[in-house]
Amino acid sequence: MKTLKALLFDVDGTLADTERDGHRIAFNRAFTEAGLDWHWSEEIYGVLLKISGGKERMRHYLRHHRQGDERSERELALIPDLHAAKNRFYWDMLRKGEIRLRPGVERLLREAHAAGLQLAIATTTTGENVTTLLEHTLGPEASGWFSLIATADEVEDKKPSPAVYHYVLEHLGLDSNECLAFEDSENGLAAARGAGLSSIITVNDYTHAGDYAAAEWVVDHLGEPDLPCRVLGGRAAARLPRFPLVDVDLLTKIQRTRVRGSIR
Ligand code: XBP
Ligand code: MG
Repeated sequence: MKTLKALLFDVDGTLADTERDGHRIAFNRAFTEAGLDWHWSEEIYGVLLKISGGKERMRHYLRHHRQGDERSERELALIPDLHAAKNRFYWDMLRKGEIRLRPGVERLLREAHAAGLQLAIATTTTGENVTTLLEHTLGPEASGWFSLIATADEVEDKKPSPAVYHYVLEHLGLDSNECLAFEDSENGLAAARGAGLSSIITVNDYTHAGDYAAAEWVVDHLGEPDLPCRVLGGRAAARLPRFPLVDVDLLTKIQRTRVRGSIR
C-alpha cells in the first residue's frame, strides 16, 4: 500500500497571510514610487487575487479596471520594473519581521520533518520570495528542510494549472497518492487536483467563501495545542471529527483513507 511520503505546501496565503498585508502593500509602495496613481485597496486586491502571478495581476488590472484610460497601453511597459520594485518592498517587510507564519505552520513543518516526511514547496511566486519568507520566519536553515522548492522560476504556467505540482511529483519521484497538498484558494485546489493530489485547505479572509467540496479537509488554520482549528468541511471531515489540529497522525489517516478508496 502507498504510504504518506511528502507534504507539498503552497506559499502565499497558506504558509503566511502574505497577500493583504504583504504583497498588496508592496505593490502599492511600488506604484507610489513610480509616480502612478494606482492604489489597490483590500477590497480590490481580493478581486485581483483571482489572477495568479503579480505581473499577470497588474496586466489584468490595466486591461479590466482602467479601461478607456489612454495611459494604460504605455503603463503596460512598466510592469516588469514595477514587479521588481514590489519584490524589493516585499523582501524589506519580510526582513523586518512584519509577516509571520500562520498558526500551526511551523509546528507541522517541524513535526513532519522530524518524522521523516519529505517537504516541498509548490507556488506561483518566485524563489527569492519563498526563501526570504522561510529565512525570516523559521531561520536561515529552514530552506534546507525542503527537498524541493518549485516556483515560477522553474514552472511558467501558474495555478490553476497543475504544472507546478506535476513538476514537484516528477522531481521527487513520487506518486500523487504518496503526497498531500496544502492550499488556501480555489486556484490552488484546482492545481493540486489537476495533478491527482488530495488537499488540505486552510482558508483565509480572502478565500473563505470558495468552493472546497473536492478537498479532503477544510480548516480555518492548521491549529496549535492552545488554538484548535475549526473544521469547515471536506470529504474526510465526517470520518475524522476528533482532531483539534492538523498533525502527522491526522494526515496519515487522511492519506490512508483516500488510498483505500473509502472516501472517493
Ligand atoms: C500566489 C500568487 C502570487 C503572489 C505574488 O501564489 O498568485 O502571484 O500573489 O507573488 P501561491 P508574485 O498562492 O501559489 O503561493 O508577485 O511573485 O507573483
Ligand atoms: Mg496561495
